[in-house]
Amino acid sequence: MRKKIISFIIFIIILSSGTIYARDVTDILWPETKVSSGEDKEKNELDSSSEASKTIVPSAPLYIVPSPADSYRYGFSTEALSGGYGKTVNMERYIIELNFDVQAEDLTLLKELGCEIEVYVFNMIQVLIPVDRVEIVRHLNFTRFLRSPFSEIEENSKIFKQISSAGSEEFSSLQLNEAHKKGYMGQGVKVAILDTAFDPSNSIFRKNVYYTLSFRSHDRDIMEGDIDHGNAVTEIVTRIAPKTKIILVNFQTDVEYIKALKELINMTGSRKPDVIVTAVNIILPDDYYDGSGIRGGLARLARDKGITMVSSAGNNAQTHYMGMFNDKNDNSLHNFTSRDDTLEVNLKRGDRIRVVMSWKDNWKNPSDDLDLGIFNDNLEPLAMSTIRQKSLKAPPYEIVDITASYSGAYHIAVKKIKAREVLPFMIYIYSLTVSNMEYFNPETSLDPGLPPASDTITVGSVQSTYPGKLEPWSSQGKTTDNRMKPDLVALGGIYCNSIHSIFSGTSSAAPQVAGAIALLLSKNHTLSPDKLKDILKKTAHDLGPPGEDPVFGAGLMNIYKAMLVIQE
Ligand SMILES: [Ca+2]
Ligand SMILES: [Ca+2]
Ligand SMILES: [Ca+2]
Ligand SMILES: [Ca+2]
Repeated sequence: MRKKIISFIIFIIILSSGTIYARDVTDILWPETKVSSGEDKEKNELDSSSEASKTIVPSAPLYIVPSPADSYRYGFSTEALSGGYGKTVNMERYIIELNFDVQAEDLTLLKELGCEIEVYVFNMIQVLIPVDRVEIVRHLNFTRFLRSPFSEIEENSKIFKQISSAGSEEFSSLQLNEAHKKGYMGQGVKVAILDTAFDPSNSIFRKNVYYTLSFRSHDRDIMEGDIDHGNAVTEIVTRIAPKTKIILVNFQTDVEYIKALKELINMTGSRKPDVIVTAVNIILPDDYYDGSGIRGGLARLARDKGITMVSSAGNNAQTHYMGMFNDKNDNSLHNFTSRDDTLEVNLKRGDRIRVVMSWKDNWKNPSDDLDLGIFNDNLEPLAMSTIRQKSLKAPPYEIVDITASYSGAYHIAVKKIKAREVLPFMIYIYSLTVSNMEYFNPETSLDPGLPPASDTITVGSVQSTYPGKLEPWSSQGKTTDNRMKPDLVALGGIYCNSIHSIFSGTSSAAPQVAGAIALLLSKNHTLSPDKLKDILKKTAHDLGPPGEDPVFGAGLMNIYKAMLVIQE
């Protein structure tokens, strides 16, 4: 009996030591010729013009070990697609990025080639291309590059139904009831919610639904997607602001998201929203997370039109690495420490992760080039992203998706093709389960796009039952250009009746702020987005170091105090 217990204990120790132990690794071998001599460099330049490296996203040709489960191509199979479109030809969905905004003749030419235009906005066209025409489209003179669409990844939602540290049905720490007792319920205010899916007939908020709009090119279905996420966000808005009208808008891909945001902001008359809340952040990096990209520009437009943007900060404080490229042992791979060239992460078999690396560079005309690789615990390559940024004028990022084929350690490595002496770069890991990166930095871990934008209210999360404590995953500021973010924090876990579960993450916090703004606007509808942000920040309960800080922003939102300073 005793022996059994002892061996059981030993077994446990062995098991757990395997997950704690992180190896120092400097002998990793990149599966290409090392770029050290001039000759090798030339070869690499040559590689850069090959077909494989022209795809901006690591679709099959860029994978060392392609596996169907890891295919980056979006969504449905080509067979299903051709069936759906009633054609015998196979079509694949791509995004064409152009040098300039889309012109009518570009669309005409694509149609003549047998392509189906799904949606276009600014300099991006989402298009179905017959598989045998992909290379033709890639080489059209208006095509800057071709890539696969990006979609929201489950990271933003599902995980946080389970791992929240605490749930709460109460908004007492926000002083919501006190605000409601004054009679302000969000009446006369319209809040648009941009998410992946909703059930507009859900009994909890159906009376609030003003109109719905689907930007999903494939099926225009408002209910197709992560419906729990959208429902929970909507429920929270309407619990804070029970009489507000809500506009439900969904999308599937990054281009549809941009299109939806742009159209919402440009709505006129009675359809125009007062507030737009996005608790889904498309992970496509832009302008090195400084808030100046397309989404930052749309936030500015919204502000100018009197629409207040609210965005979740992200859930990446523990899944984000930030560093300056350095190579102490001269093997072209970044040294995470002087003795370690790999960033280890433990995965369980079946886990899906997406690793996104980007560096600080000219987004339209990059001068540096890093590559990204994932290796198994024997340091054999599993997946690589090796875009030649300079020759392709491709944006400075690399993205790899993998599905873990075994439980255990995986190694991420960063290779220098060309890098300045001091080159800041960041790695984000988006996944359902990862919270054990060997090296990580909570600071500057905001999601890309809206969260770092000046003209949005960026919301982080504190623990619902200990509102003085930050949720450990809540993304922190500052922005990469050293501006203070997030703006505020709200509660990180709310029990939602619409999903019969705790809904957690900064996705839960952002709609609390959107609802609060609806209450404030129902007291005084003339308040500008800047004024609303200012009031919420000035009346927030300061947390952490005195004054505004990059962890809690101005502090925990207090709806009642904000209400009191507003004149009717
Ligand atoms: Ca190295
Ligand atoms: Ca390591
Ligand atoms: Ca590269
Ligand atoms: Ca503070």
